[in-house]
Amino acid sequence: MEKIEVKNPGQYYVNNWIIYDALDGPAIDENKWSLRITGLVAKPAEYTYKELNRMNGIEYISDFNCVTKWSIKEAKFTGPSLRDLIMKSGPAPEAEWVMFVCADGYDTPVPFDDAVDEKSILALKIDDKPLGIKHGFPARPFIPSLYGWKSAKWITEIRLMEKYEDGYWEAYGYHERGKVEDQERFKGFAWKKIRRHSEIDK
Ligand SMILES: Nc1nc2c(c(=O)[nH]1)N[C@H]1C(S)=C(S)[C@@H](COP(=O)(O)O)O[C@H]1N2
Ligand SMILES: [Mo]
Repeated sequence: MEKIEVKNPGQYYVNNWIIYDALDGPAIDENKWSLRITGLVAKPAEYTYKELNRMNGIEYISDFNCVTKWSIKEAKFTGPSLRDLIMKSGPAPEAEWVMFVCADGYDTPVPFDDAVDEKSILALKIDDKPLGIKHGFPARPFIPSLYGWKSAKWITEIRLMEKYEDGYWEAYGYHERGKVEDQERFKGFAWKKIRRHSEIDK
């Protein structure tokens, strides 16, 4: 199994996932739930849980890093490539940001380039088991290089946008991008300008 190493300065390991719900956990009916790809795309799309499960996916082992400093060592993530899902919808060249929108009303933005990183995944399983309801069943995106608050549980929509917008935690001052290695915990730290969308289409 491939291992993704992310330098995680300032973090400590805990044995069990700590449930972090800013809002009430939603009720999900897996037969009614779907994931939509919307916004600045040529072909908006909608996927059921069954369809996502039938797709060829990726899997790897990575740490999971919460910005409040606890980390889970080496969790296994399985699911469709988020890069493939987004690319299939034909992102517009102006799309610089992606908003993950969830059934509980939570949302969080990530730069387009991180959303289409080759390790960006729509996790349907963690450690070979379907996500538990408290951990975001049916699906949550995960990007190894970013903090855990960007891993939006109960995701229902991936919206491509031109301009940055705050999500739930970002409105309280959490960082626009949240890169673990650079400890992008809060806004106001210098961070390298994100690469332009056009550079990744090669
Ligand atoms: N929909 C939703 N997703 C969310 C959150 C939330 O409050 N609502 N909390 C985030 C935070 S801060 C962390 S650390 C992880 C925690 O994942 P867990 O509850 O599965 O341990 O979920 C993230 N995704
Ligand atoms: Mo977190």
